[in-house]
Amino acid sequence: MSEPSAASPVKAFDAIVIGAGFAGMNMLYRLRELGLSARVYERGTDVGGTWYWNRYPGARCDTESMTYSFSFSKELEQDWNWTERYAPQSEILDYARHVADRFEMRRDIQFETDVIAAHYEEATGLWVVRTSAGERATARFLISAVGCLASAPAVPKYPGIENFQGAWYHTGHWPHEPVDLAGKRIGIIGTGSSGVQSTIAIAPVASHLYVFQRTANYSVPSWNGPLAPATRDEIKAKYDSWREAARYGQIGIPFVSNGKSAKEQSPEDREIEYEAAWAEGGFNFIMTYPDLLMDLESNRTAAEFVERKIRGKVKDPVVADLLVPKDHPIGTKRICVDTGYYETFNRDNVTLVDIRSAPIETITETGIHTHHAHYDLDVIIFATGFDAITGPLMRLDIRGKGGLSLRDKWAEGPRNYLGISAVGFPNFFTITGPGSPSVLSNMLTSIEQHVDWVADCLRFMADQGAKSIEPTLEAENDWVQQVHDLGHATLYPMVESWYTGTNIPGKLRMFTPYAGGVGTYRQLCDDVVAKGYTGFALSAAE
Ligand code: NA7
Repeated sequence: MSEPSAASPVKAFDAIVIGAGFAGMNMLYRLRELGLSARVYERGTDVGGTWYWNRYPGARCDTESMTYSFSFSKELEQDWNWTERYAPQSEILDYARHVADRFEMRRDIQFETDVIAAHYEEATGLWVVRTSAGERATARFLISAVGCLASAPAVPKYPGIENFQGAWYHTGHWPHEPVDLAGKRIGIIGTGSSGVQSTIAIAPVASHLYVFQRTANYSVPSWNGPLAPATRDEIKAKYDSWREAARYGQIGIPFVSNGKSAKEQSPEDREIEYEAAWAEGGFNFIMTYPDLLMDLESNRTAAEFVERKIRGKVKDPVVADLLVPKDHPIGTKRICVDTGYYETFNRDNVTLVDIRSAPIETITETGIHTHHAHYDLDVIIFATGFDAITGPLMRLDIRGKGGLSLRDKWAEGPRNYLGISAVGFPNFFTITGPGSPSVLSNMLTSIEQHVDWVADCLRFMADQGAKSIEPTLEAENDWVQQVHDLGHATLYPMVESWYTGTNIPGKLRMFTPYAGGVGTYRQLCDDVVAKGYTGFALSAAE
């Protein structure tokens, strides 16, 4: 990084946005509507965020494409035609590029530029931002649109990786040039969503694929396929009510639960419900009953159903048994959504390697060495996840009043109000930050809700002649407690996962997303506005 010299001209904007993924793009659109000048800094060479970086074979969204899309422009919504029920990465990236072009966003986005630091200057009430390009820029408003995952991929520190003579990649930092995997001996480490998706896509081209599994995860079918034009048009005709249902749903999709408790239904009735959810496909499975993520006994009924499905799909009973999760309630590690995952293990050229019983010890010149055996490989793929939720923000040197760094403020876990604003950090907003539904929701629904909330807040401030806004300590403390209590009423905190931060060695174990549901959260945020920004302190312009 080059340091800005004292002579570097300082650029001044009304708002600076960090990241040009969907959140950054949406924010830019709203800032322009408000007539504010804005600069978006983006590390990549193009827009798209998660979908720019995660271009591994098989990468696909596990929210349905008609719902995982912007609603801010009716024309965009009607013009764009998704081709599959679940969009592949390439199509989502095309969509992001289309949005950038359509609304001429690129002129306000500076690519290949990392924000290194953002410090609040109390004397001027401005955020001073330093970038990897050696620039300095100021803005009254600083908006983080860094996302929850993609900017912080995690590669385990296996000894010997530097000796490996083949090629290795992380799914979240996949090369932009074509990677030739045909006829290669390939090892994939990790069986979360990225591992599951890449396993399905790579098995047919590899000479042999070894899947190194530490923890079996649950995966439910997506039944992905072409999106029939008639289905697409039907949804487009009722898009307003479709979106509204998503905005007030539990996880930001238009799904209404049956409102019953799994354990209070008869086994026969449950079987009918689970079969119907299975046949429908997708993430909804885990919401078949609203208490599946709240009650172990109820959860067990869903887990047993999926276990039977896994055993029914995998021919070798030993492999099937390894693929059945045994150490966590279903859905407490993010459930995967697949087309053909378990069946992939019936192929002769695919081997499941259990690294729970025989961990990886070293990576050698020729492959992976576990406690039991050596596997000769041409390519190693790390599908090992991310320093999620707080990781992307903690990479940045963000300092508020009195030079307080966000890293220090959040050393014992994230503290903020509504997941969007923190005491000591005036005019700083975190889109889908910790303490909001974020990773427990359809990101597009949550992004739009936060972006609209921030835009309304800036409009309110302008109307009031306010210079800055930040939460009160009391509101922040109450919110942190509420997030904690709601989270601990669920089964999520009991499990080792990126939801709880345990996937990163040394990271504080804590469950930080808001678990009360997207609709309830939206209502709370709207109430804060309706009551004149309760829990916030505004300071007047001089
Ligand atoms: P995930 O869901 O964090 O999955 C990572 C996988 O990698 C998981 O199976 C891990 O096993 C495994 N892992 C991680 N570190 C290691 C080490 N050191 N050794 C062996 N195995 C390891 O990441 P994804 O990229 O699949 O998905 C992230 C999200 O992106 C996804 O949920 C969607 O929201 C989109 P573990 O369970 O920790 O034993």
